[in-house]
Amino acid sequence: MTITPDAPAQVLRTAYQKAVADYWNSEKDPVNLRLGDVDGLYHHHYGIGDYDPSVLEGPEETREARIIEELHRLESAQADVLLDHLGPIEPGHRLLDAGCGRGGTSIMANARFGCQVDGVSISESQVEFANAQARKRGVDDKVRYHFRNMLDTGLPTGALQGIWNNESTMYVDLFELFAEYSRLLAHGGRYVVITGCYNDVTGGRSKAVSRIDEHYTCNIHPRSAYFKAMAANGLVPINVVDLTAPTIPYWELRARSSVATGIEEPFLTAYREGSFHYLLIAADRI
Ligand code: GPP
Ligand code: MG
Repeated sequence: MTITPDAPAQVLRTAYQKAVADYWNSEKDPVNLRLGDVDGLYHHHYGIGDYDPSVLEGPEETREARIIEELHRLESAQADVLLDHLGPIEPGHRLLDAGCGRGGTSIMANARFGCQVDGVSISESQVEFANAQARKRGVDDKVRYHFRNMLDTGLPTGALQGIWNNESTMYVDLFELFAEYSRLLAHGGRYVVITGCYNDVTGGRSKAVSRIDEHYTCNIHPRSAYFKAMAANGLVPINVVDLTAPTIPYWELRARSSVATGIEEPFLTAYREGSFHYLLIAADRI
């Protein structure tokens, strides 16, 4: 199915959404592009799992390239864990990558399940970049990216077996977002989110969490907000996985790399002090 491109004014409805789109339209950070160049999977999320400490040693000439490859391996491992939680997906099913960035997770989903994947982003440059990657891989008949707002995708009601957000929910109101997913998912369809959320137990936004918000022009939600907004929209959690401990090595390695952006210390502080969690939530549409 082809979906008609929306005019910018239909997709970017608020000054905030325009500011977010501007940020991502001009983003060309080596931490994302150099990692993506490793194998052509361009991610906009972080990594999980232990890194191989030998990348920090060995011949100096190859050290930087080995660190970049290792960071990329951890980011792809994160996307694999997300896809593991989608449940049994058949080639005839249809998936949505909401806030798809440059499209890496969608390409991985299509390679794993053989099904149609649509990605949506409010960044026209990201959509263009991602579609070029799908063409390059010869999967553009099944993987398509659209300049659309995830709060109002224009996709057909009940048509999706799975939807995910890989680190993109901090840009939107969760009640509005899950209302749209409740409409889009078939009965028994699965929603998976990986996100950073602040800890209701320790209180409001810590200084480190506020620095992350400022860095990305986002608005990190409390952990509780996810469960309230899911419950209000017929999404029933089946799995909650705390990925905080597994993501810390990624940030430690990134902090020691040439592609560090300066946001590494706030992440490490927030995770270590317990004011922030890296969480996966999988929920069924009932
Ligand atoms: C995207 O990753 C990051 C976000 C959308 C922001 C917030 C995420 C949280 C978990 C709070 P990226 O790969 O574009 O970021 P970077 O350029 O820092 O690698
Ligand atoms: Mg990145």
